[in-house]
Amino acid sequence: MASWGRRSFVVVAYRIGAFSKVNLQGRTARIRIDGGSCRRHPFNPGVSVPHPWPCNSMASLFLAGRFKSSIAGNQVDSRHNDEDDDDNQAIDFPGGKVAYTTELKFISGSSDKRIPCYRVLGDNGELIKGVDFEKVNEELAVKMYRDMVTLQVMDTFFYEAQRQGRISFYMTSFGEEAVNISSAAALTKDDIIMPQYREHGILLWRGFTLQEFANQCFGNKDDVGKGRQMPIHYGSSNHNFVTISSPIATQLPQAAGMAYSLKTDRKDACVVAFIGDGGTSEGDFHAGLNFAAVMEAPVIFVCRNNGWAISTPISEQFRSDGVAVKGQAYGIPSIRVDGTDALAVYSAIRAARNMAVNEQRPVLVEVRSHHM
Ligand SMILES: Cc1ncc(C[n+]2csc(CCOP(=O)(O)OP(=O)(O)O)c2C)c(N)n1
Ligand SMILES: [Mg+2]
Repeated sequence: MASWGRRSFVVVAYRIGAFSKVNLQGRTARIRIDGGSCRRHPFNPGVSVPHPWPCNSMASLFLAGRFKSSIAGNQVDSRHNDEDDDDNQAIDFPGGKVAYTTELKFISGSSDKRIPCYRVLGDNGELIKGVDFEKVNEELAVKMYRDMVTLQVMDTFFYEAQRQGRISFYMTSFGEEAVNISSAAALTKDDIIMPQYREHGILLWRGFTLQEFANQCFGNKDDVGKGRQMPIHYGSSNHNFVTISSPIATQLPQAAGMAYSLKTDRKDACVVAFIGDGGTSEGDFHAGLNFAAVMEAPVIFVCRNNGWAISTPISEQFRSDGVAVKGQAYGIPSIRVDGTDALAVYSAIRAARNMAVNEQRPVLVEVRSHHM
């Protein structure tokens, strides 16, 4: 955990020029003579770096230039289409060529058609005919169902305990069980979770025991955090689940930095950062998305849009077509999904993970959910 934080910090520090005076040449040379078994330097295939720690940490610390992927970057440049131009004229503009037009027209603040919501199951819970989805086998389906039920039962117990004054705080996942469990099922355990506070179902899926949840909520001697955190602020490096942080949205820029470090280390994994609709009203949401987009970081942003930030409805938070369009504005592939449809969430997160890891780019999944 500490090393993730360190590397994310290092990436950010490099971006703001904190290491501009470091002699990269000299450092790279020192890495080479440090001894131990070697592997290729991620930015300079001609240079070997030793195992175990220097290669991972140093890779991020002494990068000599931005790590390129760059499917996403190439797509930006290929958007220009000569046929659409007025008189085939175009202007070189930051980000690629832009056509001229003689029409005095503002682009609309909203599109005519709202972004549709992907679903697999119909209103009666049956598979929709011809639907495009990722099948789950019986064993996986049963585990998904069992964990969703367990999550509900656990939430009921702890919520009651909080109402009775036995613990000081609690957050439930009622109505958002599928967002938790289907996301967990679609990911690998190497994928790093950066939660908001209603994603404890992912920890459950990964094997965090009910006793461990209780230890944290009661802050007893067996709690790994030794009671230093508020209840529900779980974290487990064993389960690649970064400790929940109370100020919402702070996890998003951190997720972009952490994902970038996975990229520089050529890990077969991504970061999955969760946020509520309320969290999107924070500046960190925008910083995180933009940072991830320009750095082409393998991070999936999952936004649980349940329509409310405590008592503030989304109509008082934004006037856009939800959250998915904001991903598009930052150049991030985005989708809207029915969060009460376990198979739809599973398929969307699987597809998002493939894109994030194979194409090394961020993806945004807006999950339409109902918190009860
Ligand atoms: C930076 C910051 N501002 C305000 C709060 C107080 N706060 C806690 S939860 C919450 C609402 C968040 O709503 P949303 O992100 O939609 O999550 P939901 O509870 O709906 O799952 C707020 C404003 C906070 N924790 N951090
Ligand atoms: Mg909300």
